[in-house]
Amino acid sequence: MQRITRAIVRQPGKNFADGITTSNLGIPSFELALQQHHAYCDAIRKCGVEVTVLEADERFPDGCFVEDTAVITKEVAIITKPGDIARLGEESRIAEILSEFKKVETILLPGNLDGGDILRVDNHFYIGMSHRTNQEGAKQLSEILSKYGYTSSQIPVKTVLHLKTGITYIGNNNYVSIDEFADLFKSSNVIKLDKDENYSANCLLINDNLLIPKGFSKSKNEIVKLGYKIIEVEMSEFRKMDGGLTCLSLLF
Ligand code: CIR
Repeated sequence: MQRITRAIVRQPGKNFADGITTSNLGIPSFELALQQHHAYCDAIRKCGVEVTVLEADERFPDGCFVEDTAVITKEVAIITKPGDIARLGEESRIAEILSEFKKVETILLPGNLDGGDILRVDNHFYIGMSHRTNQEGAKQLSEILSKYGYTSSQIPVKTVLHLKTGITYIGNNNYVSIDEFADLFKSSNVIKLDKDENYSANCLLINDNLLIPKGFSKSKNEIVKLGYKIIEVEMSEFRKMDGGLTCLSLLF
């Protein structure tokens, strides 16, 4: 897998709690979210990555979930059109910053696509067809990716917000998954999570380290058995807003 050298993140704003959520876990604390965001950035730095921290933009309470605004490969940054109207526009600042590093291509309306729906496995991109990503968005992404030699296919998403809310690829043919997606990758090693630990499906592999959310001991034990170097990150406040580890950064 390609070595990650850079991350783009955006701080949560004071109105972070006004973002979209379905979680029923209570109102997040802005101060605690900010602390957790700092710790997240430190964890990424520990993996040898230079982190660019963008200021919060209070027009977008969900703006810290930058993953949804772009899909990045070695050759190109593909700027998305986030699928919830409240988030449309978050991608402009991200396009600006990514254009300093990469050639930029753009998904155009009526295409919608959230980066959280994109699961990359080597040179193949699985596109989650969730409420945020539509056929037109998926088609445009596939066409752009194919110009650069990448393949793609679609996976329906029914029980979670995004594809990567429910499954992540952690390298070496290993996946961490909720029930909904576990049988799709039968020829691979899939850690199938107990329902009460579903949130821990969203893990983040950065170079030689695997970031996992703090507090999910059964998943952690299974992952440790596979020999990963683990960094646990407290995510309680982001979880209240339906966000996970991958959502908070764009890596390249
Ligand atoms: C949203 O509903 O859009 C945000 N509250 C959470 C986005 C999480 N992003 C992700 O899973 N990639």
